[in-house]
Amino acid sequence: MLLGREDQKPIRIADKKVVEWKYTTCGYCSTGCSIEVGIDEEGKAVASRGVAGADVNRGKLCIKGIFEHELFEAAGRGDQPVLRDRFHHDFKDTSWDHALDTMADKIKAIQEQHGRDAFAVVSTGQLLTEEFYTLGKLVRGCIGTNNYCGNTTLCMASAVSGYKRSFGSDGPPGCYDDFSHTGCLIAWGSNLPEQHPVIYWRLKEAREKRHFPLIVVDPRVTMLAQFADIHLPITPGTDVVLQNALMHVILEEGLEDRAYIEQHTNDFDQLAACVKDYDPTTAAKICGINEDTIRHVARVFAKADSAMSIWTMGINQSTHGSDGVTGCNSLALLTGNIGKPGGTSLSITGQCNAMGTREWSSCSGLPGYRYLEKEQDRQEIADFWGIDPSFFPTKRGMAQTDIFPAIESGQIKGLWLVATNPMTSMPNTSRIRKTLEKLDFLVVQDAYQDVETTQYAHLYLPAAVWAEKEGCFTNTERRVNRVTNVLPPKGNSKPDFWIFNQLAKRFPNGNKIHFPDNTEGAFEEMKQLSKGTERTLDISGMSYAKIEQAKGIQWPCREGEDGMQGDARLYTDGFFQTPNGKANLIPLPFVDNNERPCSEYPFWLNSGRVVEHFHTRTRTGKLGNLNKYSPTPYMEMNPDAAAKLGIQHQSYVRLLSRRGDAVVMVQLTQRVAPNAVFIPFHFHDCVNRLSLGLLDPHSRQPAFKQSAVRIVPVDQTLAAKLNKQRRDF
Ligand SMILES: Nc1nc2c(c(=O)[nH]1)N[C@H]1C(S)=C(S)[C@@H](COP(=O)(O)OP(=O)(O)OC[C@H]3O[C@@H](n4cnc5c(=O)[nH]c(N)nc54)[C@H](O)[C@@H]3O)O[C@H]1N2
Ligand SMILES: Nc1nc2c(c(=O)[nH]1)N[C@H]1C(S)=C(S)[C@@H](COP(=O)(O)OP(=O)(O)OC[C@H]3O[C@@H](n4cnc5c(=O)[nH]c(N)nc54)[C@H](O)[C@@H]3O)O[C@H]1N2
Ligand code: SF4
Ligand SMILES: [Mo]
Repeated sequence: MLLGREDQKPIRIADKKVVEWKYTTCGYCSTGCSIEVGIDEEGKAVASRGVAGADVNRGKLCIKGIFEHELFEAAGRGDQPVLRDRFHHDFKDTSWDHALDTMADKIKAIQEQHGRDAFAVVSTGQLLTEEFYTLGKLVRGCIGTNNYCGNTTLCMASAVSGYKRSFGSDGPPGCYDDFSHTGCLIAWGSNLPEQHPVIYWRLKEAREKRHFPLIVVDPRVTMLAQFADIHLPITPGTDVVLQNALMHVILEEGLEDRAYIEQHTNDFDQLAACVKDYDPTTAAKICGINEDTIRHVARVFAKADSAMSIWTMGINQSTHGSDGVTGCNSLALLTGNIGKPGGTSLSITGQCNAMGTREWSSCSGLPGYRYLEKEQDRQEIADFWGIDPSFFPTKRGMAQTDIFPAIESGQIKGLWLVATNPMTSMPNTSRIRKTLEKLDFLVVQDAYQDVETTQYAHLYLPAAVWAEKEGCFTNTERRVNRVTNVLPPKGNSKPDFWIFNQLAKRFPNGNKIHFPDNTEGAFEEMKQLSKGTERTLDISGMSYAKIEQAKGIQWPCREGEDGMQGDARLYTDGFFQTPNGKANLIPLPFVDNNERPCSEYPFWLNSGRVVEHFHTRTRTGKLGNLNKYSPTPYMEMNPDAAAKLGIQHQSYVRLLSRRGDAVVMVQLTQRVAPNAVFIPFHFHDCVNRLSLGLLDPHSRQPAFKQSAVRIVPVDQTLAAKLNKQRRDF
């Protein structure tokens, strides 16, 4: 009998019987891959494939994109609005009219009794841009509460704040094509192969064609760190110390770009005075990277013809998040590396449309990067919408992370959550639970009814999801791409756009302001608001048809300009959005203000993501090949540390922090240092029962990546039982 290869049946990929492929853009991460969804004869979505002609992904998809068509039918979708008197009573099905009437009445009653700002709205980075713009119109123009924010406070707030402080405006200045030109790349707290696999593929391909040094700053040996030339396992929360030390060496050795600094930056002297204190010998003691390595990295970066930084949550989710972003920007400015091919400071965005909300949702201001604080901006928007400018507040209200404590203290009585699941994603979830229980009225608007937060809602509104809807997303490199409705909304669920429009009709200003009845109409309004302004955010040269044809267009893309593409890079002329057109160099004195390990809680607690899951698993937890590969909450622990405590591989332990406890399975790995553990945050009742989430003073973003825990033994049989209940294979 023949054994081996010849005896095996060849793998056959079953014919999915696709009759039509429909174009859309991936709804998970901010890479922005173009996808085609395959529809069969019965009108069911049966396959997904990458689009070869799309510049972003060139035919590729990661594991989440490949199975994205399965999410339409995933368990737990809501298909009927449901309502109850109190959250511990049973939900009852209701009509959309009754649901929205009740909601409008409750909002008005709360506002009449406790003031306009007593009703808060928290949205997301996962709606379509037109939906964000419309929600902004509804909240700022009709409901009129100033306590309006998004889950982007947990995610991109530090990047936004840092960009504004350095360059005078938000907006990532670089693009993926910079990988093909750069001479050196530093990745700060970013794990591309798992979190942005297709951006990683672009980087890898560029390095295969032309090797350039990749330097990874991360306390953990991530997959990206494994591919790096130099890995800097930094002491958690001390990136600004390393940044200061790099700038110290650059200035000490005269490696800076004097001409660029003089022409295009403010406050060089203040920055130089500050970094003087951060000589590599002193800095090494704080950030844990030895002084020779600091000097070497500074030289490699500054001497490269062009050099770039990228970063994600390792920088943003810190008490120095905003400072860390300005640190990346200052490194670029000092070496003349902004607005040139391969020379940039590029924040890697998180959610599929976190950029769209920053640009158009009015969460932190008014549409198109306008400010509530500027009279001219308020007037422009009020005129365009046809309302009185005095309806707008004159400064920004609370951030998401301040809204929850304000509920606790009784200032806020009602809350509307749109596409975010704070019961799993916020720090210190037992406190969040108590907070939600205090609300007089909570509305959860989500594509899935079974999200943990719905347990505390009075009203649940079932939203259509992703490619059941029509509109645009903006990705990390400012590329606007189309999402098209490849399938109709499930059951009686409705596009978020429709829900916002219907609710608007129930407020007096909703009849003054024009709410177009399709997203293309909203897009046309956004185009007009972006036209001819001084701002970089100009989309007036785009249209749905052009975007689809080009498979994504970057902004700025101005009306009347030729070609199908917008500008690849911002600030190519060295002109910034500050009063004098020069970028700000910002001194970063380091204050050690984190919760740190101590004798009682001796381990650093770090958290993040795995490639198979997206956030709180409302989608990926139910999709076969994603949950099969990563079904169990686990904790990475160093084998030497485990040996000292007598902890076995794959045994259960109980973690304790000053907030609470969690039981997890141990995975022994050298990926983490002996004094640190890492837990993916995707699972409910896990790492966020422990996390502290101290806030960055500028961005109000929580420091999810740093807190302290103790590890204690737990009854193995009981823990195994508990864990089995938690996973759903
Ligand atoms: N598969 C998958 N992909 C995703 C997502 C997902 O849930 N799943 N979510 C998307 C979203 S919204 C986001 S925001 C991005 C997040 O993308 P990433 O930020 O790349 O992912 P994380 O795992 O959260 O964190 C990155 C790294 O920060 C490191 N880190 C911790 N502390 C520090 C520190 O003090 N300094 C430095 N330099 N690094 C530190 C961690 O060890 C971790 O390896 O991913 C996006 N893509
Ligand atoms: N410990 C720890 N905690 C973290 C992080 C960490 O690294 N560590 N990362 C933080 C970061 S960066 C982020 S971005 C947050 C994410 O935190 P969340 O925003 O709470 O996470 P999601 O699970 O993505 O929640 C989005 C919700 O929107 C729903 N949804 C999807 N599409 C639609 C739609 O089209 N319409 C409507 N109405 N609903 C829709 C989904 O079903 C889901 O329930 O978590 C944060 N929490
Ligand atoms: S890399 Fe991001 S955008 Fe591309 S397929 Fe994967 S999850 Fe989707
Ligand atoms: Mo995020």
